[in-house]
Amino acid sequence: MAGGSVQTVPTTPFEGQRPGTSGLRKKTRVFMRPGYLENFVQSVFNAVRADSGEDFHSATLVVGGDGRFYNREAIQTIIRMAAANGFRSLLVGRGGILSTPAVSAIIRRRRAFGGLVLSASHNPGGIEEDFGIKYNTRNGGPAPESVTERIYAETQTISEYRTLEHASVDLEREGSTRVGGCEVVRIDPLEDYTAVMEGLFDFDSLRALFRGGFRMLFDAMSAVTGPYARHILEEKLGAPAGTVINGVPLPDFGGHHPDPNLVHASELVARMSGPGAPDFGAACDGDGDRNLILGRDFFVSPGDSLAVIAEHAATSIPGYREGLAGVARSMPTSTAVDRVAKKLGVRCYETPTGWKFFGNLLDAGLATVCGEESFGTGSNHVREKDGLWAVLSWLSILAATRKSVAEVVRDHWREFGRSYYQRHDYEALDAAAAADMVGTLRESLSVLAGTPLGESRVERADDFSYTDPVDGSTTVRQGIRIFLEDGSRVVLRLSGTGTSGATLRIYLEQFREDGGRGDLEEILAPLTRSVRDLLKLRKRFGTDEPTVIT
Ligand code: VG1
Ligand code: CO
Repeated sequence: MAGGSVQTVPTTPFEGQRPGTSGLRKKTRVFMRPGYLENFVQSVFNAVRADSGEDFHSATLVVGGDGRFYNREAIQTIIRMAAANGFRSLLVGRGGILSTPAVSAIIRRRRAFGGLVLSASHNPGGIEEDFGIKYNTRNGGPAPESVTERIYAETQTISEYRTLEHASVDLEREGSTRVGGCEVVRIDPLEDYTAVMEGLFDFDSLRALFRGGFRMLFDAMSAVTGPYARHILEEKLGAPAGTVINGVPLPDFGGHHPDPNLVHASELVARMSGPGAPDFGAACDGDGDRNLILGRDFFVSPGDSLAVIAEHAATSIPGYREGLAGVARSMPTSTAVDRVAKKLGVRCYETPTGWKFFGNLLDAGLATVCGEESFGTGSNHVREKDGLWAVLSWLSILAATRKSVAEVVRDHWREFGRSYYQRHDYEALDAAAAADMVGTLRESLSVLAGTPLGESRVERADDFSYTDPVDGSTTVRQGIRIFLEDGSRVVLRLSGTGTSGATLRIYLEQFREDGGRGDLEEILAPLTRSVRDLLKLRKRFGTDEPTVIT
């Protein structure tokens, strides 16, 4: 099918198209405004055109999303625009489906120039909910800040975008179509990703685990990991049919938040409790990069999960047999993995929140395993966090140690001590009031030292800033840290992924060498109360009860 000729459409900038922690996220209706998506996509192309060498003429772009409302329409728009902008070829997931880690795998394996991922991750989907888009670079990872700032600058001065007239491409069938001068190939969304997993994990021993009667439940939360999990867990590893629940991606995720935590994965949590529950439970988020790990009546805190994976990787997973070069965690993530790094004799890097900050460390071979407290873990196999990778890592650890999930974690606590840890989220706060609160606290940081907090006193407080050890770039104001004399830590920051008002996140951590037997709520209660008072949450927002605790 021949394409129409390239059109240059005049446009004017939209305000607020600055990518946040992970891409641009807005209400779906905002994305549906005429020109809104087009402006952002053209701005991405304008920002990276020079990096492609020759006007995209030899460049391949990977495109796919988590299947949420507006996914298919957005892909058709991107196909026409990418063709009009001169891309040689596009690789589009069949049905418009590609998980975030799969996009990363495809970019790397097929040496693509970059990729566009259509997702607002764990945010709900639907015409009244959220949509999002992010750009990944040649290494398969989220665009670093230098690139996202360039994109943002382009959005502020954009005056035209390029597209062409062309009938919609049939996304449901694999195969190749010409759109203008561009070859649009619809690919199997599972193939590259599955191959990467087969290269890392011992599928034979995992098959043997299931053959031996091991039972698990995987909740795809009606989002993108359904097809991946069915293929890998049920078809490849022989887990019984029904292991994967909510396995069909739906445009509105069945009306739920595809957010794998104790609040939103309540169906899974319920089915994982009681003596007849399966051995292992897991869930992934909308775009497949987050993971929740459960044992029978047992929740694994993401910071502990990262530490346990780092502890066991070399002995339980063939892909890491050579050991870890180093580990990395985002600053608010618990310090559990730091203690594992110390034992392994490798460095632990502390980065700002957001996977884009791990890219350089992974590319430079400084870190092998990375993670965030927000249910994100991953390694150097791709440049995104990877939900199913974490699930397969845990399966491998369970297969190798022959222990239950709870035993693995309790043994970890006995050896390394335990970071009692919680994150409290206050969602949809008045944005100005939240900014004012953080501003006020920031100004008082220097006088906080010595003041009582919880059952201890403030030792020091600062605003985290990070200098990338690879490219030397510095990122400031990445979260307020309050360190206490008894070794506890409180971190505060405002979310960069929300779409309405502001979300305050308070991260609380207290380390104890008590074998992990303490009661989490009890241990964190005094600190929690005094932080709420310090911030005057009730006075400022009318309540000091968080929306979500994870
Ligand atoms: C949140 C998490 C952060 C994560 C980001 C993207 O950001 O805290 O750790 O990298 O979401 O994850 P924020 O700025 O809202 O705290 V995902 O799975 O939503 O792409
Ligand atoms: Co996600």
